[in-house]
Amino acid sequence: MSSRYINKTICVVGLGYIGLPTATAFASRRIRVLGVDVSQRVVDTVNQGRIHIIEPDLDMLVQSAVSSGYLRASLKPEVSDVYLIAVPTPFKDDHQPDLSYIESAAKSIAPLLKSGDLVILESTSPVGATEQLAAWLAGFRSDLSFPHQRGEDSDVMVAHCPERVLPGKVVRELVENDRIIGGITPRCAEAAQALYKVFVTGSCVLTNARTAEMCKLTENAFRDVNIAFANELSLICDRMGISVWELIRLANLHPRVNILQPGPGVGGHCIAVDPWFLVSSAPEQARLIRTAREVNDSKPEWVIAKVESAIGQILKDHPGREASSIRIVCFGLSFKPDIDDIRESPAVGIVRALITRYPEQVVAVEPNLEGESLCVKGTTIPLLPYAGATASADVMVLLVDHKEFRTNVPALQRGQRVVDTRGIWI
Ligand code: SAJ
Repeated sequence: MSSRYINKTICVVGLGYIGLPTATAFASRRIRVLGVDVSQRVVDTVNQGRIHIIEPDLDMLVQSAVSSGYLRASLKPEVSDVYLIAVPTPFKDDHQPDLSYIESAAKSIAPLLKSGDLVILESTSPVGATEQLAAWLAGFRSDLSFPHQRGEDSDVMVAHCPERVLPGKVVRELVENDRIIGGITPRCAEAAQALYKVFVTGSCVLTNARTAEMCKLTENAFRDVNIAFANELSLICDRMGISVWELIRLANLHPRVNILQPGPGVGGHCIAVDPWFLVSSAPEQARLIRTAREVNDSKPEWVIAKVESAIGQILKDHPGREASSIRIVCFGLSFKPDIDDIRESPAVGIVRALITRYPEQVVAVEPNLEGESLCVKGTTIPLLPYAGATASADVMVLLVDHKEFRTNVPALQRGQRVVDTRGIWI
């Protein structure tokens, strides 16, 4: 282990999807970590050695980190040698970044800072946020110097080290992925590099804070633009009577073409958010990135229109049939396959919209959730087990390509209509 951090203490502010695994990774290398969160429930859960988020294998690691005494949680930060900020950076209604959580974190750690400390911003942030963090800290502590003021001679060092882990694979990717380490000065970057080397086996590549901020946004915007390309192709192909799935398979046989897969829209907490930070920083230049966001955000409406058109077709084929007798079964609610995370899921948005339009006619199948119903933002979504759900459907809407749906393709009965947003049933 990098000797520089032996016997040092780390305070991780924010115990969410990134903060908790990161705090645990340090603690599992026998570094004392205090995890801080504004939620008493989160603090209590972690102190009991349990987790409040869904992430494979993390529960065992947290349990062992807490029972060994290297990880504990609190509502308030305590004096430490390193402060690592992993709080949310959402956007506001106008798609402008909301840095208020970072500002609150700065306010909470500022009184504890001392000369020689390192402050790291992990939250995905717009370009300039790390310098803004240093400026906020300096505003609270005029007795200390910061790198934007004193360069390499500053009392406190500040760096940006964005996370790049894939939800569902966090435990492995946190250790194995290469990391971009951006210091406000080279000394800040080197100090942060030595810290991450405690548990990261991938490369820890140094740059400045602004490039590191931009790099993280670029990675997620790159994926968003590529998914938008696939989603746009799906609309074009539908209009032209071509299977987009076959088309992409064929085009990808070209050695320099690698098209991603269309879906019902882009969900999760990163790819649908981060590109807006680029758009808000450079609105006139980021035209493609903005359009990609709009293409992906409008895909759920297209799916809903497809369901409406399927219903219209059934009514046309059966003139005496009441519209209210049509039963719609939606398959999958999570934001991507084989997880139970439904936050920011386009599938949930589609199901809620269908329930509003067709009350009492919509049910969902989500193999990764238990229970007979799910309440989201005031809408109750009835849940059915997969077995038997297809038989009662007039319209089947495939929203997530979970392994259960991939490996057990239902046989279509006469008159049933399928809207397959993932291309696994058609
Ligand atoms: N999706 C498609 N078609 C595809 C791939 C994805 O429609 O071909 C959809 C998914 O269904 C999902 C959304 O995109 O709704 C996002 O899923 P994802 O698997 O692409 O990404 P996330 O949000 O789980 O994680 C991303 C990752 N970024 C990149 O791959 C560039 C991860 O490495 C980041 O750490 C994470 O964002 C983050 O925290 O920023």
